[in-house]
Amino acid sequence: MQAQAHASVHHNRDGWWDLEQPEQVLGETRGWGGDQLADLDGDGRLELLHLRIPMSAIELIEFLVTRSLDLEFTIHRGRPGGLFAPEPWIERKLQVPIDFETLRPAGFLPSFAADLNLDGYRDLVTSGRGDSIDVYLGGPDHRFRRRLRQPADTRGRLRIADFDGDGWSDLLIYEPTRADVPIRIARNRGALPGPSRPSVEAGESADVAP
Ligand SMILES: [Ca+2]
Ligand SMILES: [Ca+2]
Ligand SMILES: [Ca+2]
Repeated sequence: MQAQAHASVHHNRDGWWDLEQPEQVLGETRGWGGDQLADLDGDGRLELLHLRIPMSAIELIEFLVTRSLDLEFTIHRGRPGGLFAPEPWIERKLQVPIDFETLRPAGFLPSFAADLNLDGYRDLVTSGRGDSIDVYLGGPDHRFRRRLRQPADTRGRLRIADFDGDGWSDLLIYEPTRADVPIRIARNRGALPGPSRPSVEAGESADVAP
């Protein structure tokens, strides 16, 4: 398996894109990849989040033994003019456990969708083996290094929003393929380390019926 992954940036030129001539090419690596654009540092400019799953014979053996996929991500900060810093701002690797019965991730997919401690930087939320909420704080101080873990049933899919209107983003976990699994809401009590202090409370009984 020799899959290659990279990100190409093509700017809109008066309504068209020159697909032969990218403005920038980033993250050329072996493996399967995907990219997202998100303002992870709250400066109004989009960052490029490059995700990659390395694929090789050794990786495949490791996957069968550990039942986890390696997921590597790099973040390139946005620059004026709509391009990105060629050197990554942050590089990290995660393990994504896979349920061999369903061949799906054991818990919800990793998400960079919210700033959970309201410090202005998006944070990463992962789901362990479907048995925990793991938060990696973002930003220049934390840089997704430290994991804060709380046990919880995290099998299913994730939505993040402020469900109780207190200003802190909460987690909602649901299982779309099984009607007998209740929706779970983990209310953020604002206890994570950060400017206003914090922790994510998980395992609350479902407030919303499936
Ligand atoms: Ca930004
Ligand atoms: Ca944050
Ligand atoms: Ca809330």
